[in-house]
Order: sequence, then C-alpha cells, then structure tokens
Amino acid sequence: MTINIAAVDYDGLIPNNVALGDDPRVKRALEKWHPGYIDWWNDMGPEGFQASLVYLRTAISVDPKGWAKFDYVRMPEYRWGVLLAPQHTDRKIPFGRHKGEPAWQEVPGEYRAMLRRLIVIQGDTEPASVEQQRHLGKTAPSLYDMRNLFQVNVEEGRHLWAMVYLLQKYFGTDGREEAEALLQRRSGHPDTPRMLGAFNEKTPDWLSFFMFTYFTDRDGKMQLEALAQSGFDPLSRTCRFMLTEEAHHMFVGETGVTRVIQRTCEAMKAAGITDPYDIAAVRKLGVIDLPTIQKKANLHFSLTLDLFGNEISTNAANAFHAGLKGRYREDRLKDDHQLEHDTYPVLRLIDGKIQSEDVSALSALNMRLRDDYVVDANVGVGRWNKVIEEFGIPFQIKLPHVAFHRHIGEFSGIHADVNGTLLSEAEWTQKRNDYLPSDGDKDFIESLMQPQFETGQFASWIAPPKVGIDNKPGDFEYVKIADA
Ligand code: BYC
Repeated sequence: MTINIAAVDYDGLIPNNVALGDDPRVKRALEKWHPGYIDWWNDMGPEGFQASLVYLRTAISVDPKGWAKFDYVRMPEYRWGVLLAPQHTDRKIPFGRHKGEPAWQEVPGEYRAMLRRLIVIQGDTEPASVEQQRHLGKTAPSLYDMRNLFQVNVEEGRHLWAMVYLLQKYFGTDGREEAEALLQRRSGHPDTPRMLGAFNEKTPDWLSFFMFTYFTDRDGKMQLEALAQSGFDPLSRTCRFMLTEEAHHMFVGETGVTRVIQRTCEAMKAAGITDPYDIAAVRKLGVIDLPTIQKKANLHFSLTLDLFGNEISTNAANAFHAGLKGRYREDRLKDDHQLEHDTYPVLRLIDGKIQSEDVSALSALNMRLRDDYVVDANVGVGRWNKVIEEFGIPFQIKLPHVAFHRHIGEFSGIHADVNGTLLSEAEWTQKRNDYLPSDGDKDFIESLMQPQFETGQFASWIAPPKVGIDNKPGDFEYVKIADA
C-alpha cells in the first residue's frame, strides 16, 4: 500500500497539507470565512483570557511520531490549520453496498445530502463545546487545568476548521452557506441553538467539564471512529487526524475526575471519615463527596447517550449501506461488512418492560455504536474505582442503566432509576435528586469553584497531576495571565 504524506504548508494564513496554494477557489473561500471565525472566537471563545500567553500544542505535521509543537501562544493567534491524515492511495470502500470499490475522492452525487448532513452535525458540536466552556477559565483550579481547558478549546476550533474545509471544498454554494451557519448558531440559544441536545446544556463547573470531556468527548471519539471508516476518503482522512487530538481531551476528563476523587479520598482519610455517605462531614473538608461525583457521572453519561440517536434508525442504516458511516473499528471486524442478513440485539420497551429484541443489524447501528461506547466508557470508571479502593473506602462509581434519564430513543417516554427499574412520574419526581445533582449539590460545587492562579498551586478539591504537560515541572507557568 502506498502512503502519501503531504508536507504541511505553514507559511500562508491557513496552515494546511491539502495543497490549498494550488486550489485558489477553496483558498479564497476559506480566507473569506476566516474573519468570521476570528470574530466568533473573540465573542464566544474563552472569556477573559484572550490576551494571555498559553502554553499550547499546535499541530504542525501529521506524522504520528512528531506532529505537535509546544509554545506560548495568545489564543486568537493560534494557527488553526487544515490537516488530513496521509492518503492510502489504493484505499477501497470498506463496507456497505459499494464495498470493495475505490474510495471516493469526490462526493458521490446520490449521497450528497446525507454526507453533508453528517459533516454539518459533526461540525456543529465543535464550536458548541467551546461556547459551553467559555466561562470556565475564571474559576480554574490551577494554571495547569486552565491550560488544558484552552488546549481542548483551540483544538475544538481546529475541528470546526476540519469540517468547514470539507464543506467549502466539496459542497459548493450550499457548503458555503452551511459553513456560515456554523458560526451563527449558539449553544443554548432559544432561537438558534446548536443541533444536538447535549451541546445546548450548561457546563457550569469544573467537575462538569471533566465529566463532559470524559463522557461527551468519548462520543466524539466513537462518532469520529465511525466516520473515519467512511468511503468518502477526505472525510475519513480528516477524522483520522482529529482522533489524534481527541485522545488528549479524554485524558483531561479521565485524569481530572481521578484527581477529584483522589483529593476527596485523601481528605476523608486524613479526617478519619470512613462513611462515604456522611456528606455533610466530607463537604466540610472542602472536597466533593463521592455520591455527588456519582450524580454528575449519571447526568453526563445519560446526556451523552442521547447523542447516539434512536436505537433503531433508518438514517444510520442508510449511511452504512451507502458506505458513508461505518461501525466502530469496522476494519477490525470479521463479517461481510454489509449486514443485510444479520440481526443485532436492541434493548427496547416492550409491553411496559425493558427487553432485548433482535432487529435488523443495519437498523441497529446507533445502538451498536452506543454499546461499544458503554464498554469504552466503563474502562476509565474502573480506574476511578481503583483509587477509591486503594483508600479502603466502601464506594464504587457505577454507570447508570441506559434507560436512565433519556430524552432520545426507546426510553425517552418513561422514567427509570439507575438500575433500569421503571418509575412512575410521582416516584421519579420524588427520587430525581437521589440520582442527579440537586440545587443544593450545584450550590455546594459552585461554592468550591474559587480560582487558583498561583503557579504550582491547586484548589482544595483537586489533587495535582502526576506529571506536567510536555514533561514540565510542577511549578511551570502554563498560562501567563494578561489583562483582557
Ligand atoms: N439531539 O434516525 P435518528 C463530538 C434527530 S460529539 C437532537 O436516530 P441518526 C464532540 C436526528 O437528527 C459527536 N436531535 O438519527 C464531543 C434525526 O433528525 P432528522 C458528534 C437528534 O441520524 C465533545 C431524528 O432525530 N458527531 O464530536 O441515526 C466536544 C431521527 O433520529 C438527536 C456526530 O454525531 C439528538 N441527540 O443519529 C466536541 C456524527 N439524535 O434528520 C465535539 C454525525 C437524533 O430526521 N451524526 N436526533 O430531522 C450522526 O451520525 C447522526 O446524525 C446522529 C443521530 C448519531 C447524531
């Protein structure tokens, strides 16, 4: 297989490895879109820190061995580029009815609308998360965490560029209009909201940020993995490189929650508290009690499950059949990659009970991706529990049942508890605060969100990381704060 690694052109306004210099139409279109993007970043990007110098990594290559460089950058001057993973010159469409045909280098006319919709939905989530997190810098528990937040934010910005490039290059006038609209919608706006539910929710505090980057960015990983399999080669290559960056976002989430748990356990041990449910005593120590961490996990996990769409979906079947969106790691699966005669078990609400039913595998692709997600999400939860176990505290974080607190799909019309037991409306109202953060929980967490901007210092409720970013020492000044 020939692999063609295109060099990155770093000299122009838009760093790229797609030979923009030889493509004046697309170059002009992107240069026209650029000022609107910068306006959006200045209006909706991190609030209060746009003039600060942040120790950021910037993608300068797509070579897995050395693709990033670290340096101080003011965020509006970040080099957002268009970078695609290397092209495999003899790549074939890996699944669906066109399986085995050469991968498409241009948009297949019959699938144009479907492909555009997938790209627009993916694109819409990227700026949405920046909007949701824009106020968090002000309450950062350390400069290390603040830097990680901004790293995630600038890379979500680059992921928007990645999708906008595809729209501008391959979808003509309607692509241009969609690219504009991506800058117009706003997370949580009553009239022009972002497209998917979880991206219109608030990220009110840092525990939510860590849960979001653990759970919701992991949906990003699954969806990008599915799109990286696409028969439309430019989409596949774009997503493959985005996944390289995405790994850090989930690292921020997983280690963030680990550090919160670690600090809580340390404080409990030092104070001689053994009962994790003695919430008032734990909170007096200035740390977040484990039951509240569990509630936050319940909230973010359930909101994220909604992002997989309906369990049974003709859209998903059509996208697979057409060769546009595959399964998680399609290339490692051993079957016919067409699924026309296969079935897949789906959890459904049948006769008022949650039961498994075999349905056509093509219709069940959202469910299958969601199942793969749940397995993946459970791995880090196991690592969180190891920390609790090391302190000998009798508590385990558990992912709630998939029917819990759902707004999309089979279980959106019912209420269930975290074990999947169906509840009446009255029971749900009564028990809701046992499972999800109550106003009191939110107020308590908010009371802890005091900024800690001293170099090498951390807020009371979170442990320092084990190692610094880019192997920097503990007292490294990750952000040089300047007046905005
Ligand atoms: N909210 O047939 P269905 C990320 C709509 S995260 C609102 O089940 P489908 C990131 C649906 O649009 C990954 N509406 O839908 C993470 C459809 O409407 P139409 C983002 C919803 O297409 C952190 C109707 O209901 N990428 O990257 O099978 C930070 C019927 O539904 C929702 C993608 O999602 C919802 N939750 O599945 C930054 C990849 N769910 O068309 C970034 C691209 C469904 O009938 N998207 N609806 O009017 C897709 O693959 C699919 O569109 C979905 C939905 C998985 C989202």
